[in-house]
Amino acid sequence: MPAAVDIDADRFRERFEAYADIGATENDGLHRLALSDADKRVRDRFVEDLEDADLDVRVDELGNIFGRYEGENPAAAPVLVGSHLDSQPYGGRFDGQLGVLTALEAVQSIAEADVEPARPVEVVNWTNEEGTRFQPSMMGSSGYVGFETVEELLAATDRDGNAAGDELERIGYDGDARCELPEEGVHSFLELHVEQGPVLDDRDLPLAVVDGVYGLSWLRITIEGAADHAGPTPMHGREDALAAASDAISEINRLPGRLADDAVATVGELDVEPNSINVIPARATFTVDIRSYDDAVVDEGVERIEREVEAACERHGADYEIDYVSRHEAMAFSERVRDAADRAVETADVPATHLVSGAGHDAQHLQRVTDAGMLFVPSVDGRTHNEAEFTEWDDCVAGAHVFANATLELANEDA
Ligand code: HGY
Ligand code: MN
Ligand code: MN
Repeated sequence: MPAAVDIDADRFRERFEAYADIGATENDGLHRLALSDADKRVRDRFVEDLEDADLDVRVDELGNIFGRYEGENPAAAPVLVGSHLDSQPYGGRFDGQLGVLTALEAVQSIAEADVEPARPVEVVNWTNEEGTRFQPSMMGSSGYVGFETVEELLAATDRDGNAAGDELERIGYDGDARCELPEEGVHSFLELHVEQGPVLDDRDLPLAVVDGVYGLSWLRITIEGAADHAGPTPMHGREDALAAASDAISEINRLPGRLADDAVATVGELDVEPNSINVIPARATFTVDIRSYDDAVVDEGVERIEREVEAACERHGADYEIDYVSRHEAMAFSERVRDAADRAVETADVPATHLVSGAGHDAQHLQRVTDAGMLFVPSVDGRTHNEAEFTEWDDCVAGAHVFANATLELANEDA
């Protein structure tokens, strides 16, 4: 059966290159933190493109941006498609951005084809998916599905004490629309994303249908010691916060091997105070990101981390405090959307496989309130959250083509 809709590959490519220039780093990456000036610039460009595509644009209280195509039956529950435009500090230009532009290209191509979808389709840019400047991650989709309240999310602050709500206002994206599900609900959600792992590249496959997403726990651990002179203070009796943190961190890095094959743990941030060459550290603050597709493994990992930190502080006469920043449980995507994606892959006659995602995505929040699913395209050498992140453009086009047809199928389902 021929594919019902095709994309405009030139427009798709031009747009991608133009967006990749907004917040670009010298090494072809992106520095476009959520609610920064660069995020504002790319949002402005996105709104322009939604308007050029004759989509109805709305911005909600959390800055989520929607472009709506009405379809035959405007009262029907919409299909949502999209991802995120914010990036890691020195991240890649495909993470999130490819998904938003694929969704825009798909909906614009559907609108231009003579295949009127039965139900509305909305393109979405979700606010602050990365969670690097403001925690929690996936802020926009979390508020939209009601997993966390809009108030608590707007109150999140960055390292400099700026509140997300104030930054939204500063960049002009504190939208009027309520951040909540529509009365008629959401029919389904589909997101295309780069794999951010090596499997597709290793197996030379252009596509994967995603079965689910790992569960994760984010912790921020503050260890309190006592500053003292590095010279005259004998080693015994010191309350060295960094020595205690280092003991705990080396244990945390050994932990996944003892937990489960798919368990991973990362200490991404470390701050030391007063951070002076001849002062025994008074305070050490570090973060832990621990994940597995099995939630019992994540919970067991958190318990073991708590024990490691306690033992290390005992040894070094230090105190500690653990801030439980985020806990997202593992999420399996719905059969319905996975099957629609599989059918679109089959129609396009593209070789593909099924994968589980170690990275978190907005789709996992949408799965709480509707049927959600994802498509992956390869990451060369699995590199990501790194300026070297790369996906062959042919794979982006093949992915967008399949995505557009899966979107159209969902938009015509039980219509
Ligand atoms: O942390 C994640 O998995 C995503 O990149 N926000
Ligand atoms: Mn992402
Ligand atoms: Mn990311």
